[in-house]
Amino acid sequence: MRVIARDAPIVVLTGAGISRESGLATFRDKDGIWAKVRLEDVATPEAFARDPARVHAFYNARRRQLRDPAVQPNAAHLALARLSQEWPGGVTVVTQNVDDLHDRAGTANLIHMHGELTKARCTACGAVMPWLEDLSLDTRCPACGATGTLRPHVVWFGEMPLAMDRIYAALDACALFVSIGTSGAVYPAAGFVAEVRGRARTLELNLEPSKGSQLFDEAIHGPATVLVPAFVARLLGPA
Ligand code: BV8
Repeated sequence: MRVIARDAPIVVLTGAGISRESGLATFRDKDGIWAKVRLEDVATPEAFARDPARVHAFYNARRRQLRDPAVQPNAAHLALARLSQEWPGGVTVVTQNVDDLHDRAGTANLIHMHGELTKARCTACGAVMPWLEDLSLDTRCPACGATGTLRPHVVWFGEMPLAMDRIYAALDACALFVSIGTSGAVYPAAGFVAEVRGRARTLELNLEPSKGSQLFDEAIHGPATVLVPAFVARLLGPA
């Protein structure tokens, strides 16, 4: 890929594939999360209204996994964090992931468009707070005192993703859009490449071609821990 001007802004979109080599399952791979449970049963507001205990159990298990010492940011997260800190033109990292691996890697300008597993939101008072423990219908909101009103601060299907204005402003201004570790199956994230193509250079780094692969100027396939450090070294020089 032609190197871009050092004052050119970059937007990077990441998905579950960037966390795969840290030991977190993706969604649509054959051993993925949606191969074990239906998204309609655990990742929609209707599912939460119908069976909140089941939805809490689904997210409690994933939140607990983040506390496993074996789950650490990998070389892709760390290289991307370095790029976000050092690239003169500025980097906005938009992640669909609700894990905290980009945060723990020290990524600057990070936007969790689908929310964060390590936060809870009160449906009574709207407070959003860091939350690492299990949630249940017995959990009391520390802000308003209500019981059973806390939900995971994640964006379910049918809900509006977060910070969309900030994301579209970054997309409008970018000269390079890089998509890493996402199948291009979920909108509006899957539509970002169409939003910028023709105006910005577009690059896909993924284990295999995504659904939108043909929309990218360039697509390189392989594991994120190999492709992302190589991509960052091409822009910044060796670490
Ligand atoms: C909304 C959070 C609108 C919770 C998630 C058109 C326009 C707008 C909306 C829609 C539309 N068409 C359909 C919709 C509705 C829906 C949608 O897109 N449905 C799909 C299934 C068709 N979209 C929505 O509902 C969104 N909301 O549009 O609201 C609105 C408008 C007005 C008013 C109100 C609302 C909300 C979507 C967010 C849902 N929440 N997650 C949680 O995590 O539990 S989505 C979920 O999928 C995750 O966030 C995940 O990140 C996301 C995308 O999946 P990927 O990250 O791409 O993961 P996947 O497994 O699919 O792929 C992994 C990739 O990695 C693979 O390609 C694999 O090859 C690669 N890989 C594997 N290993 C590696 C690797 N790559 C590199 N290295 C490796 N080692």
